[in-house]
Amino acid sequence: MMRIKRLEGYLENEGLDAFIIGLESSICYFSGSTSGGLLILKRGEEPQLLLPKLNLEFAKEQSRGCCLKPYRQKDLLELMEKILDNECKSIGVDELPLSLFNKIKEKFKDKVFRDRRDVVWKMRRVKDADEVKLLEKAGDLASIGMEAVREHLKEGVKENEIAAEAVYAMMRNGAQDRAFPVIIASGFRSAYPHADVTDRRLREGDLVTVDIGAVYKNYRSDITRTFILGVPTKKQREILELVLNAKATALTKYKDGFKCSEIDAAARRLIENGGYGDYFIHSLGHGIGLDVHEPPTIGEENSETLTAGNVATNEPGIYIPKFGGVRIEDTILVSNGEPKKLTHFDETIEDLTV
Ligand SMILES: [Mn+2]
Repeated sequence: MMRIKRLEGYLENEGLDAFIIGLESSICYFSGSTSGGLLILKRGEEPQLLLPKLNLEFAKEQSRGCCLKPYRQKDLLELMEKILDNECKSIGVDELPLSLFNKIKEKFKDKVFRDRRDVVWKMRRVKDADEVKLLEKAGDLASIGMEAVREHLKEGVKENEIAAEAVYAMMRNGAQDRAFPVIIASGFRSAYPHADVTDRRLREGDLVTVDIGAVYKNYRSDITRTFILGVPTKKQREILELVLNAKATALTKYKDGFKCSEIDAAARRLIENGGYGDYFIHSLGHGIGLDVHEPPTIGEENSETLTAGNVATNEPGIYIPKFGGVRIEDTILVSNGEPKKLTHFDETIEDLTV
């Protein structure tokens, strides 16, 4: 398999004898299996997927290009001992539960374990053509979910009823699941960037922030719109306009060669100049793929540059405690030319007023 071959290339270049992958999504990336466990790659050998026995049959169906090694929890270290023989001295690791990592270090005192998450992310952050197709589909499904939301937004409807419509529409149209717990933040609750869903009923004059995503063949999308129920007030209009402008300005920079911190700064500057800098309390965006939050972060502290194949969100927001807030978000593919939106939904104040 291409991906395994490339990982092997990294092992050679970096002087590692083996690599242990413990992050479930990375195991899926390299093996196709979503059953977790550990994927161990030794130079020159077929990768071995150690997985809890209960998932063996499912992994037979899902996985490709690796040898399946079912284990019972109590036998895991023994099984690892057979694989990580004397030739394995320097071992790269991506992510393991701390308790397991401590046991491994205790058991294999003569080996050196190195945190090399960067090796895996260097690969995962550049999506290939197959991944892009799945991400496009996930984006289309989230967009369908948002259409369903708009149809059901009216005074008296509960937040959880809106959430149900979104998930129903996405799954009826082919989504495997929602990409993360739905956020419906209405009225004063729209000031919470990561609100949950309650049984609050929508009221005339509410800002209603809806943040949803779909999963399609394990790939995720992310979209947010803030709607206004009724005629927007001057202040509601002001913050929504600012966020829409910040998003449009930032979008032009989701291109090969642009620095993540500069893209964030472009959006932030606009919101600061509008007088709401203190209320934009998160990064502009995050990478997305098999996980909903992945590298690269589009934020102030990330000096990495974007490259073609990166997929990340563009989601400026303004959150004013007790008043309410707005966030507008799309999932964006960085290509060799213009940035491509993978989620699609209207974004003018008129369109967002229901
Ligand atoms: Mn997001």
